[in-house]
Amino acid sequence: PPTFTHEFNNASFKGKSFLETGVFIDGKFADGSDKTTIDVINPTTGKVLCEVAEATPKDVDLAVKAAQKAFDTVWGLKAPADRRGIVMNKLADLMEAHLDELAALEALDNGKPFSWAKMTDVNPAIGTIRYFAGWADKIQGKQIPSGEEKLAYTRHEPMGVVGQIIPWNFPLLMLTWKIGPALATGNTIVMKCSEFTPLTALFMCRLSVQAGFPPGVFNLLVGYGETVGAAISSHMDIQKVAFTGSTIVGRKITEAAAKSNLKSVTLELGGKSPNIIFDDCEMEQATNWATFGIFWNQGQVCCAGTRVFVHAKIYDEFLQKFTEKIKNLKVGDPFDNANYQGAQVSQQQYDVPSTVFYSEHFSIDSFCMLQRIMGYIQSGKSEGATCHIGGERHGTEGYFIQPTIFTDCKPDMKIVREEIFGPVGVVIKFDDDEDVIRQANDTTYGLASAIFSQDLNRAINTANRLHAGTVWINSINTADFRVPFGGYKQSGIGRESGEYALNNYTNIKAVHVNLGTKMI
Ligand code: TXE
Repeated sequence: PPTFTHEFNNASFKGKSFLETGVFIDGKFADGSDKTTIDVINPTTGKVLCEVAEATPKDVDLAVKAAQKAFDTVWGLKAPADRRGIVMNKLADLMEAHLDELAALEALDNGKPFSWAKMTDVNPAIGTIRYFAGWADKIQGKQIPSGEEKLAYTRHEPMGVVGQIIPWNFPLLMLTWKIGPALATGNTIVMKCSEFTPLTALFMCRLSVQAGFPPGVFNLLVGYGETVGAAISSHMDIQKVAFTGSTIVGRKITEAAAKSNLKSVTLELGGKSPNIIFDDCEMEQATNWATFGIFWNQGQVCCAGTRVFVHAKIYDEFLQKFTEKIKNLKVGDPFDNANYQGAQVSQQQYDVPSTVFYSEHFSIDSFCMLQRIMGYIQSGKSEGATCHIGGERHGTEGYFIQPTIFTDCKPDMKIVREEIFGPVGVVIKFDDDEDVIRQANDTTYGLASAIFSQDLNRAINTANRLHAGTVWINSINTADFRVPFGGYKQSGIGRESGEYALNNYTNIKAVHVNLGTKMI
């Protein structure tokens, strides 16, 4: 992987700097309207990597104007649908040509291992763009039989300018999950990426120009949630907002949408997913997948299987094998391919508690602290769970945390109930299938779940009864851009990925043509 200076040369950029760091509006980079900047921190060292332009609500207005103009003149219903697919495919080709650079930026900016970034971030991101490029000229309505005197049909029309707000855990992949269906259906975009991880998104802006996207179709702002995110959610000329992030912010966005122009909202929020290991599982595979289920991406995965329920008959054997596996996980430098786990994304996630409105049931009135990863580990210890393995910082520099497992947990402990979003899981013994289904569903979330069993009847019957948008049988965390993904309960609204995601980005117009009915 390349050593990072944000100006290193790359032949394909013909001597220009490798990464431009301005706000990207109407196909051009510029300073933010207040000319302020945001420091981008390398989570491996805690030191500043570079600075990028900070966007403001004024920039949101400029970006919306550019996006509206593009929608009215060169995109949406003004461009042949296959043209959209062609430029999207070109973008995917360029991403493929720059796969290593994208993965290196992701590793530097987010702290995830470079080899994982290639495999589970950049590759599926390219696949996502190609998948949705294929949909661009297949967005079609229906002709609905309504008697011989009427022709009734529907058109699936783009909504216009859409706002998209994405997080830092899969910066590039989340960008593609958002722009793929929005562009394929003909919308134009004002996106805010996370202030913690803007680098791959900025790189994508340049690629979008090279791919031939008309100016204004895709606009990117790096800014804070309270300013730029709030301005997008409450903007009167944005027709839809799509968000991935915390449940608390999901509420704020929904409220802002309701109080402004009632824009449509889709949300992909948190989770506390159960992973049920039945006594007839294939033990080695269950252990390997359970490890991936918790520790992949440093545990910063919304569908992570962090509540591992293990049948009493195999509990001891599973725990012993699981522990061995975890002991062998290497933590450290994202550019050392031996490492399974890199750094947590930020000091904030590592240990800075924030004061927010929060309670387990997300009542707006209950005011308390949102804990961060080291705080949750501390709470597990002080609430009386057994810290079976890990539980400490790894090393002395950067935001590394040992892979951590708690046992002897009680159902009301914070570490059992709340999303930790770090390399921390709980292992809970069960001996009754009915009871484990009850426990698995005993959460305010409903994003995902997993089941390990060789008995398909048992697995499918359990799958039918889990309250979750995704159930994996004999695997976990294998989201797929062709398959819908989203939450039940407080894990979200709507579905991303697959054909279902297209529904989020179209208005359905019903046209009734009178073929002969006379009015008297
Ligand atoms: O999330 P935020 P944070 C969960 C996870 C994590 C917790 C907090 O449990 O520990 O959330 O992380 C933007 N209006 N997830 O504080 O703030 C923000 O700038 C509009 C789960 O980092 O929700 C960023 O772009 N936007 C998750 C995005 O929201 C606002 C991924 C997400 O950040 C805003 C991330 C506002 N008022 C965290 N305030 C998942 N589902 O994958 C912030 N933002």
